[in-house]
Amino acid sequence: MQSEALEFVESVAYPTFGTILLGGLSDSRNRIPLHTSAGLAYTGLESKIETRTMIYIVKGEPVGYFNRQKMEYSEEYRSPFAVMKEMSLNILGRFNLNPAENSLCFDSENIGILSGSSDSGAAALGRALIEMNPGGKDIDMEKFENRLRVVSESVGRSLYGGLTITERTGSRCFTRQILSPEAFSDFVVLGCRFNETRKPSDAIHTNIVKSSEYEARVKRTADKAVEMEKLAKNSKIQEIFELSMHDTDEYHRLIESVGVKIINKGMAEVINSVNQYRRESWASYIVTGGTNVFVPVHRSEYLSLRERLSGLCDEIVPLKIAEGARIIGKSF
Ligand code: ADP
Ligand code: 3S4
Repeated sequence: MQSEALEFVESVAYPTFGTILLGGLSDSRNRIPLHTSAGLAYTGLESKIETRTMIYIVKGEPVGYFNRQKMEYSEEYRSPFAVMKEMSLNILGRFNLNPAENSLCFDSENIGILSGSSDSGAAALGRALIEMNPGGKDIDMEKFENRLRVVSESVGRSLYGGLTITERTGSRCFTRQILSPEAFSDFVVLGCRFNETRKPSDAIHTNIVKSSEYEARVKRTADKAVEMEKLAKNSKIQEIFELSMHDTDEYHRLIESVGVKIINKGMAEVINSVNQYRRESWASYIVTGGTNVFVPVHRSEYLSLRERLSGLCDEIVPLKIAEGARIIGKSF
């Protein structure tokens, strides 16, 4: 593809997991979160985990590839083409290319991701489009992030990287980084993966709002974000993960009460084992919408905890906290 490309940009972005979990969206098209949430971008400590995306221009019709498979061109609301189409006139104009003869194309690959691929997919797409855009980074980032939410509601976590808060205040929704990845260098997150098909996150988003506790949950997430930011200012990383663990407990209790069960028997066994470990040392756990248990632990103890948890899940992948989306190549 690249050989036929008249111009191209290549980007990389990292997947994410929530630390104050998100449940509930404005609507299924715009996917604006109904409350404040927080999250971390992650990558492999020993292995490659990322999304790589190339946006390129060819003479002819638009084409797209996802994990090396050709995609149907679609302007449906969650398709990358829906966002690309809106920017293509400006981008083609920048390179003096006739929009009747040339098209913007998409090629993206996810490597080793446990969950949170929609965030890195949307962020890698967004970062590449920003680079191609004639105004570059002068783009209104709050507006653009909200546009990218059609691909993933929590895209901001991956766009900015490290620990981020996605604030929902009044009609506004935007993400900001509160801690860089370096702040987490003394910690490893063990990604305990189960080979089971995950439920779509929409099963959570559409049901959680039915809970009689939902309004209280919305208020609590705002309070937790204030608390998390205080902890971040004082570099209290262990306490941040404690807060996240309690949030996981609250979130899954709530979604189970409206019939959405994510934590299966195997995942519960991993959590039990972490709770036992907590009697002698420190570790915690986070479960989002996927079939993984994320287990933060001090770096000095990750090998021994990995040993202890081995056999309880299908694979344990050591993870570290990652930076935001970035450009890794371009033709201009
Ligand atoms: P996850 O926890 O991995 O985000 P979801 O079910 O929430 O799982 O989202 C998966 C969806 O995200 C995919 O079906 C696809 O539509 C979208 N997605 C994943 N990776 C990419 C990518 N690289 N580029 C664009 N969209 C992607
Ligand atoms: C359900 O947009 P996941 C949830 O905050 C939605 O991480 C995120 O996670 C919860 O589906 C969260 O990406 O695993």
